[in-house]
Amino acid sequence: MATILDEEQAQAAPPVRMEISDGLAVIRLNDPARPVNVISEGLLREMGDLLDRLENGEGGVRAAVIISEKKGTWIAGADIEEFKNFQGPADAEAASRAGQELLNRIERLRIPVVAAIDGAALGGGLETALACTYRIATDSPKTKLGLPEVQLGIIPGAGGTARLPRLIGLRGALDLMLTGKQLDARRALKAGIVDEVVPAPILLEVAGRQAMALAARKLQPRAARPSGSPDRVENLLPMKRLIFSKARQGVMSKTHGLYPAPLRLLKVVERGIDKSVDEALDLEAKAFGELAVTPEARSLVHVFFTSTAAKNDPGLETPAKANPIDQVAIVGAGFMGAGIAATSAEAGIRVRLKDVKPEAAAKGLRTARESLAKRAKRKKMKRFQVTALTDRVQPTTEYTGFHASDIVVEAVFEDLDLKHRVIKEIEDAAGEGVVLGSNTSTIPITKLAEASARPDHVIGLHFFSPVEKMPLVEIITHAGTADWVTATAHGYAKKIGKTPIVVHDAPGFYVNRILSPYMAEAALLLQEGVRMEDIDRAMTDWGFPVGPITLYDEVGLDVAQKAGKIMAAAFSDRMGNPPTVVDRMVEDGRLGRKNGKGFYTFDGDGKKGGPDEAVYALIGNPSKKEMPKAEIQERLGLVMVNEAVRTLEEGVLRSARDGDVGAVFGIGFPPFRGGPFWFVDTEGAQSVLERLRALEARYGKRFAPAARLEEMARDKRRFFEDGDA
Ligand code: 3H9
Repeated sequence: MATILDEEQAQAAPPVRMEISDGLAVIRLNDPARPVNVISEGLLREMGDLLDRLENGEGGVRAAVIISEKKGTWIAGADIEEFKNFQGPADAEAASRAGQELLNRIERLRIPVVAAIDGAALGGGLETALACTYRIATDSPKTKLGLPEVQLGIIPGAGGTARLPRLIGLRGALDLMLTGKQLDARRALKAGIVDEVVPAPILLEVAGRQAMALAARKLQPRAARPSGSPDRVENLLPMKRLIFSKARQGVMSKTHGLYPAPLRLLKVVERGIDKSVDEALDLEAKAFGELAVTPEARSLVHVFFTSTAAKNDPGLETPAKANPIDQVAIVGAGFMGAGIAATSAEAGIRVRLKDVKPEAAAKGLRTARESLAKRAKRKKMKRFQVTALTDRVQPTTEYTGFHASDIVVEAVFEDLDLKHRVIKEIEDAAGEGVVLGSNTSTIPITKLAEASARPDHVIGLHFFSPVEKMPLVEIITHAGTADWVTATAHGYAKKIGKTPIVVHDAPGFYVNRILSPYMAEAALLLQEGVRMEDIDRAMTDWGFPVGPITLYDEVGLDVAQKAGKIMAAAFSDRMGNPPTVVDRMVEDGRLGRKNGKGFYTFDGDGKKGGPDEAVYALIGNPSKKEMPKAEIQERLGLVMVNEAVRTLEEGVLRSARDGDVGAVFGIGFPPFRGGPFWFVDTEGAQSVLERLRALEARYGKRFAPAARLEEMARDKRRFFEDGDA
């Protein structure tokens, strides 16, 4: 049985240990130096030594099991920290070949090896499992299997591109590798990646038994093909061509060709699938080597480390203890409230969802439950599990049940008087130790706290729409927010699977603050006569998921108008006259997608059509202006980057790290550019400064460079020092 080591023993223990008993070798992974098991240089060495012993037939071993003693992870992949040491493609290629070599040795052992997976088996972790003879995974919620390498700008480099399509077929393998999606054990079983699913407590026992059964040939492993797909139809040339051309089209429409890794992955698999595994591995290693040192990969690795660090750090000078969150109450059962309810329930939290009218509470409940049911279906949950999940959300029109809540989130209309009233009502109904979070996007938290009897409990919890999909939560502290409140809000955001950043109270907080001048600039371009589709295309070509004009329609023109006015008032000295386009649109009753009338046309089902030409008349028919794409990108990109730097210099942001995380996860700032601060480091502060000065000379003060940027350029400094993510 698996033994749990105490801390002292763990520190002294090597990352891999092997115990042999009755012909079964149990290889236990538990790297004492790391929070998760990773395939580091050290682990490769240790595993190599163990393989020497097994290859030499030590102790009459007939079968082996690889199991992890780390809670929550089996193997989290290659050590991403070590990627920072790659000086050039040769280093990265050598790392890939070292990983491949080790896994080849596991695959070629004369004895069967069973991967006993409890926790995450990602990237090189899953590749290790693929090199084993048989795979058993637990049904624990922490168990997830996937090849997320493209999200880091690379491709699987330890045999994944060769082994997975030979095991489960081209379409399944490409889908997993191109999206980086992670499967739970049941879905992995269905996909043919694992052979069995068991409860965690019996994992080792079952794995040992099956390993011995494989050795005795009482159990036949499902063998991958030496070349080609196991699905015969996929091996027919026209079918194969179709699969790859469709996959390529899918990648191009999603990435606009800005991410080299998925396109290279397709080439590697297409060329390698009919060759021997060794030849396919060779193609894989070369591609891995070249991709790992691209600027795109470096930026994506930066995004991984910054977002992980933000998740694990509430940004407090002195650490404070977070209260556990078992129950949350939400006031306001609109679209946002319902989304917060669903996301919380999915994380195992009980939810009270309150609205004034029974119909409103019922509608919110329906929205939350539908969202939960949809996700449960995707996870292939059993009926009773779905019921248990949806039953976690309870509607109410009274403040009943609030006293038992650990945190209350108000998500009522953006009206200060209403919010003040609601805060007082919550405080009357809830317990003394409750955290009072507000999902406001425009009202200063300091102002909200003025109505509170316990202002130190008040904090901003700014979710993004749709809550279920958007990964960021912006946590906003005012000067009097207690540290334990910040820690608790941060813990809550993390518990519901979000990436939080903690910022100080200021107009627009961080995310809307940097979005606002960008949106205003897009509206100014429109007034100058640049076509809306040209503006949108320029920015999606730069890497944003949608262009700013489309974004206006999505957020709602009335919402954008309100936010724009707040920002224009707060920064009137340098923002200049706000663009009038948005006012004209709202006056004309155009609110965007929500009422089917915006910059673009919408059909009866809400499907977006082309640009609505009538908009040009509405804004005074400016004469059509052809503007080079690069110029549009420069104006919009730099105005946002510059504003981000200002928020850091003003102390709204605690760190450049949070600024990058907020922009990437809240707005969709192109991840391959790493975020605004990483962008400045990549382009060079001096270059960004000069370009802003040129824009300022042409268009005025709104492009005046942030003082911090001037300092960085003068002192030749970077936001992230070499070696930082
Ligand atoms: C790869 O495998 C390439 C191969 O194909 C080829 C090789 C030749 N490396 O997220 P958490 C750290 S590419 C280094 O808070 P959780 C993380 O930074 C890899 N460090 O825990 C954090 O550090 P800190 C493909 C790693 O329980 C700490 O561990 N694999 C790695 O919420 C805890 O992390 C991936 O992309 C790593 N691979 O989630 C998987 N993984 O405490 C990346 C984690 O200093 N990892 N750390 O802030 C994850 O998705 C999650 O960390 C995981 C655990 C689900 C495993």
